[in-house]
Amino acid sequence: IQMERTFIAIKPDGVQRGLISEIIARFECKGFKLVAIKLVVPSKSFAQKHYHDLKERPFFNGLCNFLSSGPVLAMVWEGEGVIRYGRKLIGATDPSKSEPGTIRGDLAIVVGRNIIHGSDGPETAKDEISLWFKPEELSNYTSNQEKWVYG
Ligand code: YYY
Ligand code: MG
Repeated sequence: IQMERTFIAIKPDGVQRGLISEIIARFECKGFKLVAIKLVVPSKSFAQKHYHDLKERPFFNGLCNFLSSGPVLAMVWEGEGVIRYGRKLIGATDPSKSEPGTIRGDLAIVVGRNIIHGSDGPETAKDEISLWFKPEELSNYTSNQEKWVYG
């Protein structure tokens, strides 16, 4: 099995709307393994670091204000293909274009309140996990499900 890890965050809108359990269930029921989780209110400068790739975009300031406006549920999920498939579970950036069945397609309406973040590739996954979590906050354990999920 080619295990990988991705950074997933429920943004302040998802937390405030009571969607934590619904979103976690989709990753958990798929068979992915939770290896880190915490509720944090990021500072504005931390949000700017997280979204540094977007600093030239017109929505950057509003986006960083929003991310730092309340609690964010930061998580690391592990599994075969979890970076790419996590993005599929999440759906397109603009919820008006996300497919039904995806998290954004089912649970959000506008791009500025699309409730969830997921790393977009192996490099960003690595960078985002180390930005949000200390190494000792990541749990290394064998899930009892593993042999049933992967065979
Ligand atoms: O990775 P993803 O969250 O799907 O989209 P990005 O292009 O990385 O943009 C990050 C974040 O910025 C997006 O989730 C909402 C916001 N945003 C926006 O408010 N308006 C846009 N036109 C594009 C993105
Ligand atoms: Mg992105």
